Amino acid sequence: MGERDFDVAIVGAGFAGMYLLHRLRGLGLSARVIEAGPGVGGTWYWNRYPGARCDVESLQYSYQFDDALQQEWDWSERYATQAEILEYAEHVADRYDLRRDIEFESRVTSAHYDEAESLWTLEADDGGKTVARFCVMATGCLSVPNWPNIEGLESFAGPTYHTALWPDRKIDFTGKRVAVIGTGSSAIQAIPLIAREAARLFVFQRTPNYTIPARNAPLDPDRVKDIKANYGAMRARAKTSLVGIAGDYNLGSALEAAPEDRQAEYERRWLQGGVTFMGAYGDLMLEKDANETAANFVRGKIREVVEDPALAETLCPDNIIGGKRLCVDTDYFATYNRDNVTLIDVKGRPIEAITAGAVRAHGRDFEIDVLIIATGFDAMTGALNNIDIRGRGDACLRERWADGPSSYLGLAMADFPNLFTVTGPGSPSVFTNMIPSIEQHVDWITDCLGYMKARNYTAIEAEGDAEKGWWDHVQEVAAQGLKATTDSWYLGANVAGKPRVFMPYYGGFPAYCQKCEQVAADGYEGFAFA
Ligand code: N01
Repeated sequence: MGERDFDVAIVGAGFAGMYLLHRLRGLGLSARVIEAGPGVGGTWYWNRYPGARCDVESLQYSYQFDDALQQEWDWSERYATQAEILEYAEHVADRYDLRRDIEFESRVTSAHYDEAESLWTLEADDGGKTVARFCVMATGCLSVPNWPNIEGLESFAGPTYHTALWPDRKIDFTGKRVAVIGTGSSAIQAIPLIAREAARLFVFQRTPNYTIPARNAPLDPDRVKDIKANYGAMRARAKTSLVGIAGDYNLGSALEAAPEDRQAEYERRWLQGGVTFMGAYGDLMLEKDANETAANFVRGKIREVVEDPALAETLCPDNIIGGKRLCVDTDYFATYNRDNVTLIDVKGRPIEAITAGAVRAHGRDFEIDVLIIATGFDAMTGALNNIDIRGRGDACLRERWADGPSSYLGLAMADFPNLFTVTGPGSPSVFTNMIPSIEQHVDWITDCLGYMKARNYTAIEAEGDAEKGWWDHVQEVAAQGLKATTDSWYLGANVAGKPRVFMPYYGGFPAYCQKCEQVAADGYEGFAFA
């Protein structure tokens, strides 16, 4: 080693990798993106299951770094489909001529740092090797599919599809008997559409979920015109919200509201649709009793929609609302009124096995033609741990994180110089609107590289104390709310054997941005340069 190919190696060509490449070019740095898939878009490339949409409104789930881009792009619906988001990603790749610096179908397997040279060497499964001064992991928070550990899964003779690895073609369920395992966001979007096509649909539910109607609709051209005329103002408003989304938030207390006012407020938000339902009161994620008022409201709606009372009870969650990620749906609960749909409650009575032609549960074989696995992701750390990342003194990130991750600002780790993560553990990422969060991280990283370039620094490294201080803060903030009291992928509870550590930063987008800005303004406090 010695010769450097690029200033920066970027792993992943999702929204983070693409924007980073664009920004680095602006800084006059050479960069190479290495992407496992055949196209851009990251999670939106792979998650092609029926009904896949973003649950953040399309006019906000988009880049804002170039006003011309946000003015020229037209979203068609309130919530964009996967296909439309992918089309947008492809448009961005073309518009900024990004593809010429992206190596597709090359999965990075290792990234090793040479301290003497201050260089990273990345190796990929196709034999590709990239040497760069800096390495940025733009590998996504929800990019590694989680497969359930069910006996006989491989023995199923018919087609098996994971929602997060859906084929790039229409799957026709007409006349088919289909099983869906899991009832998270992905399943909740897919189930109503599959039910309309399939002859029989069996849904295997371990934990019922709260979901709010999307009330999706084509965008009103006048509203779009209004927003586009003041796009900057809406983006600025979004930056002041905890979740980075401009919306209707009430900071008052659910417990102090009169019961009839509270009911009216929940009703209003139910009709409005979407995840901002949880913006009804400021204490919903802080006080269990406050949370129960919202949870109870949604359970009431489930009982209204689902005709069979026993079935409605099975669909009613009994945990807190918003502990797991809140889902957004179109006709999810009503789908269970269909004659061709059967819910199988596997809570406490797990699926026994999968055979060549059936899912076995409750001592019975549910015969099927198609198996759909909707069991989510090895979130936040999965993609990083899949790469053999070695820092200074051969420090191994996977071993370092054996008991759970830790980082400084979700951006860097001690002993891993010149390595950055975009929306890594310890960043607010998954609690916020991802694209603006990505832009904030990328801007911070790019500014930092610009700062180093101007001073001829060749290496930057998070200090151990700064990392520890930030990680303690991440845990303290998580412990103050209700989020950490629920088993969820936020704390690794969905993956067998994964350490239970709360991974995202729950202190809100504005506090996080302020901290990042302060760190930079103080000459990158908590980082050491060489
Ligand atoms: O995955 P999940 P997902 N037997 O982990 C069940 C984002 N997203 O792909 O809760 C039976 O939420 C598991 O049960 P339990 C969003 O951030 C966004 O749906 O562990 N069931 C659960 O029901 C979301 O949160 C959008 O008891 C088993 C399900 O599988 C994240 O991605 C759309 C099982 C997994 O749910 C992940 O969503 C889609 C087993 N052995 C996704 N193992 C939008 O923007 C697991 N389960 C709208």
